[in-house]
Amino acid sequence: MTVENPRMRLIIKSRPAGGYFVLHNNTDAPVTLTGASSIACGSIMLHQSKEVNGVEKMLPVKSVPIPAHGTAVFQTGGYHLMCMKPQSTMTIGQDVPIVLKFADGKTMTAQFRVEGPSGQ
Ligand SMILES: [Cu+2]
Repeated sequence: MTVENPRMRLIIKSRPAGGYFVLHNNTDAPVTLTGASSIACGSIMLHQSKEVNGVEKMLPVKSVPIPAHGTAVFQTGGYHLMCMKPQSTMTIGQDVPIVLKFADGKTMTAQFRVEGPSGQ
C-alpha cells in the first residue's frame, strides 16, 4: 500500500478539516479501508460527498474498498477523511501523522501536509 500526495485542508481550527490523498493497493488482494485516527484530530470520520437534490452533502461511510492493484481517490467532492477536531499541532505548512486502518487489522501511518483553505 502506498499513499500519494497526502494533505489536510484546514479552514479554521474550530471546523473539521478534510483529508485528501490517493491510496494505491500494490498487492494481489483487495483491501478495505475502515477508518483513520490521529493525535492531531480528536477523531477522524470517513466521509463521502454526494449531491442530493442539487445540494452537496457529506455522508459518513463505514469503509472504502480498494481492488487488487487498484487505487482509491480521496478528493473534494468524493471520499475524504474528516478530521473532526483539529488540535494545536494542525498548523499550515506542518505535517501531521495520520494512521489509516484496514479491515485485516493492519495499519499504516502517513504524514499529511497541512494546507490552508485554497490549498496553498
Ligand atoms: Cu466530510
